[in-house]
Order: sequence, then C-alpha cells, then structure tokens
Amino acid sequence: MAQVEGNHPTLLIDGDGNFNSKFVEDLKLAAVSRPVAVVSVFGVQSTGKSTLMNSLFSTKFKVMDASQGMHQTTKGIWVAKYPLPNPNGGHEILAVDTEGSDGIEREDDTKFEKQTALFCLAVSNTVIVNMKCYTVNLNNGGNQPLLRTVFEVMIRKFCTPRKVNLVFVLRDKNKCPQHKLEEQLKAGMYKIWEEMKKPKAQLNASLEDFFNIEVVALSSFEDKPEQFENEVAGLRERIISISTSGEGAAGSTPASGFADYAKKIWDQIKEDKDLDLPRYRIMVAEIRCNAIAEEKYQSFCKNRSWLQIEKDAIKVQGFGAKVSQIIDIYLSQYDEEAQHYDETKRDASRKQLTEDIMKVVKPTYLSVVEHMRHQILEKFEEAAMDELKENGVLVAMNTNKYINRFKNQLKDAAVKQANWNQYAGQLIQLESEIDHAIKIIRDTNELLEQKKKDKRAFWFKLGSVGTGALTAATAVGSLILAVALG
Ligand SMILES: Nc1nc2c(ncn2[C@@H]2O[C@H](COP(=O)(O)OP(=O)(O)OP(=O)(O)O)[C@@H](O)[C@H]2O)c(=O)[nH]1
Ligand SMILES: [Mg+2]
Repeated sequence: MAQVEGNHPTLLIDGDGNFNSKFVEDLKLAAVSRPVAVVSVFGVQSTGKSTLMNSLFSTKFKVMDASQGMHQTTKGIWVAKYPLPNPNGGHEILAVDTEGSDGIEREDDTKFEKQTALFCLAVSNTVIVNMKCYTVNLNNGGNQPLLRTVFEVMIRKFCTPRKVNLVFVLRDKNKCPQHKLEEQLKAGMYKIWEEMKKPKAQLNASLEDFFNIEVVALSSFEDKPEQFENEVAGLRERIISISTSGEGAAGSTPASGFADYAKKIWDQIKEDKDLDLPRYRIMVAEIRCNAIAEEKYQSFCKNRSWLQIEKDAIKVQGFGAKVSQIIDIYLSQYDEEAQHYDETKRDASRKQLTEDIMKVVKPTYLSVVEHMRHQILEKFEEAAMDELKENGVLVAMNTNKYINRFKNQLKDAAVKQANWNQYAGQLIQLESEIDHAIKIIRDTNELLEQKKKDKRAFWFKLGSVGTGALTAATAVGSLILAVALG
C-alpha cells in the first residue's frame, strides 16, 4: 500500500485532563460523514508506542530523542488521522497515542493512567498493548498493573458489556518462538483475570467475553528496520481489517460527530461515572443531526436560484420541478452527512428540515397557484362572454376543459417534497369560482334581457295611443328600440 504524506497529530486530552474539543477541526474532520474507526495504543513509558503508531499509520507523533537520554515523550492523549483517503470501506481511521504508564513523572498517582485506559477502551475499536518481548511473563516491566487496570475498568465501568479488539504487540522479537510468547502472555493474563475482584453480575465472565485477543511479535525498529517495516505492513492490514469490521465503540458515529462523542465520554470519566455508550451515541446523533439540518436549512434560504424563483415566482415556468430540484440538493446533502447517525434521530431531523423548508416555500407556491387560478378564471369568463355574444344565452359551457387545464398547471407547480395537499383545495376553489362566474353572467344577462323587454313594452304602449301628433314620435321610438335591440 503506497504511503502518503503523514498527518500531524493534535492534542486530544492534555496531561491535566483538559479536553480539546477543537480536535475535529484541527484534523479537518468537521465535514467528514464516514464513520470513524479508532485504534489506540498504550503501554509502559518509552517502549516505542509512538514509533509504532507512526509506522502503522504514517502519523507524526513525537518520539523520544535518545541522544537526550531516556525520558517521557508523550504527555496526555494525542490523535492523528490515518492520511490514506477512504482506506477501507469508507472508515476514517484515527490513531490515538497515549502517555506511557509507569513513569516517574506521576509518581504513585495512577488516576490519569486509569482514566486513559478507560477512555481508550471506550472510544476504540482496537487497543494495542505495546510491550517489550522480555517483559512477557508480566512479572516485570510494569505490564501487570497496566493489564489489571485495563481489565478492571472494562468489567466495571461500562453499563452495557462490549467487546474490544486487544492486540498485544511484543517488541524486539527474540529467539523465543511466537507461540511460546503468546502462551506465556495469556497464562499471565488469565491469572490476573481470575484473581481480579469482579462485580456480582460478571462473576463467571471470561476474558473472551470482553476482548478479542491477538498477539504479534515485531523485530526491533532500531536493529532490523527492514524486517520491522515488513512486519508492520502485515500488522497494519490486520488492524485495519478488525477495526473496520463489526460495530466498534462509536458505532457508526461519523468523524464529524466524534468530538462530541469523545468529549461526553471524557466528561463522564472525569466525574467517575459509569459509561453508557449506546446512550451517548443517541445523544450525539440528536445534536449532530439537528445541527446538520439547521445548516442545510440556512443554505437553502440563501440559495441564489431559490431567491430568484421567489422573486419572479409567477413568471417561472415549471415552478414545482425547479423548486423541488433545489430542495433535493439540500436533502441529499443532509442524507449524506447524517447517514451514519442513529436512524430514528436522523429521520426526525430530516422531517423537521423538510417542514422548515416548506414553511419558506409555501407562501410563494400559493401565490403561483393563485395567479394560475385567476388566469384560468379570466380565460373562462372571456369564453363565456364570447358564447353569450354569439348565442344570446349561456347554455352549457365546457367547464371541464378549464378544470383539467388547471389540474395540469397544478401538477407543474407541485413541490414534490411538500407535505400539504396541493390539489383538492385549489380545484374546489376554482370550481366554485367558475360556478359563481356563470351565475353572475347569467343573472346580468337576465337583467339586461328584462330591461330590454321593459323598454319594448314602454314603446308599444306609447305607440298604441294613436294620435296623429304622436305618430312621428312613435316611429322614432320604434327606431330607437330597433337600434337598441340591435
Ligand atoms: N529497541 C527498540 N527501540 C525502539 C523501537 N521502537 C522505538 N524505539 C526507540 O525507543 C525510544 C522511545 O520511542 P517512543 O516511540 O518515543 O516511545 P514511547 O513509548 O512513545 O514513549 P513515551 O511516549 O514517552 O511513553 C526512541 O528512541 C525510539 O527510537 C524498537 O522497536 N526497538
Ligand atoms: Mg510516545
């Protein structure tokens, strides 16, 4: 696998326990929607943890400069991104490097060490325990207390039991065959496990209920660098494979939401509370899905094409298709960014986003439809007047023609994502407006006809008086009536 320029790490939690919420921005993960797979390392101080992570993930964690003497290098908890784009089935791989245990710097204070172990177990898909080969019997080199800590926090601190990949990386491979080393290491682990005081509910739990254990021995990075690199390549493949299959601690929490998730866990650890990972995942899903939806809503409101349509709505041809297309852009972006969050929370925020966008779109849509209805009604009235002129009466107008035309226009204006009824109400309104128009035209016509009749009656009455003097007037009146009646 070709390596690319490694990513620089950023501080996740400093040595005093302060959480750096900005790490997601530091690592440019804020817009990354694919889920994270986390691989962390811990082990005794100066055993080559940072060196191993750098070799595995092309990261640039700080390593000890031996020319300055043996000393603690990594303080606190650091994180870096494995820089290969989309390395394995869409996961973003985060490497977490930790402060070594058993250093003189913290004297007998093991609180931070316990918190670190718990944090790594809580956020990681895979935890690497780094140790020198010659310390495998666990009676020296500080590994025994470290493993006891790991096992204890795992069995005590999680509300729901879960499984973590625990990969023991034995450094500076010696002549002792790997299966022997593995046997010895496991014997020591089972001993610690058996002796450990377990909570009542977990009295019969086995190590394998909590861990998928793997053991790998590596040649010395210093003395056999080529062999070391080759072996690390195989280890990298294995670790990526086990870290990206199965659910993992963060579930499918996307990289963009990982800061909220990790922060929640660290806060609980500092307060010495038990960890409820499924609940944090849901909480983070709710916060993040709402935030994504809000961002998409704001972007829609500022979209230039939409603002143009809103301005010239009644002149826009194919209003519905155009608006639906713009809305689709933002709903698809939402789907993409929220895809890995809890489904229920994701769906709820999407529904809210759609409703919010519709509140913006609806007044414009209504003005378009109203305009269309007025135009259809105008056309109908014109046709009715023409018919009246031609036939003298309004017999049976083909109103269906206008209703169907309006139906087609409504289809054109329909916004496909809308959650309001776009047809029934509008059609009923047009039908009643047409009926009303027919009634008005008929009534007016009848009134006119009546007036004409009244006029005729008047002139006939006048004509029947029969005096010579009036004959001329009658003739004019008849003429006017004739003219008036056309
Ligand atoms: N013998 C040997 N030395 C190594 C190996 N890997 C790294 N080193 C050296 O060990 C020293 C410590 O390496 P780091 O990677 O800083 O060790 P670390 O465990 O991260 O140290 P802390 O962060 O202080 O706990 C450096 O001088 C490395 O060059 C190895 O495989 N074998
Ligand atoms: Mg280090």
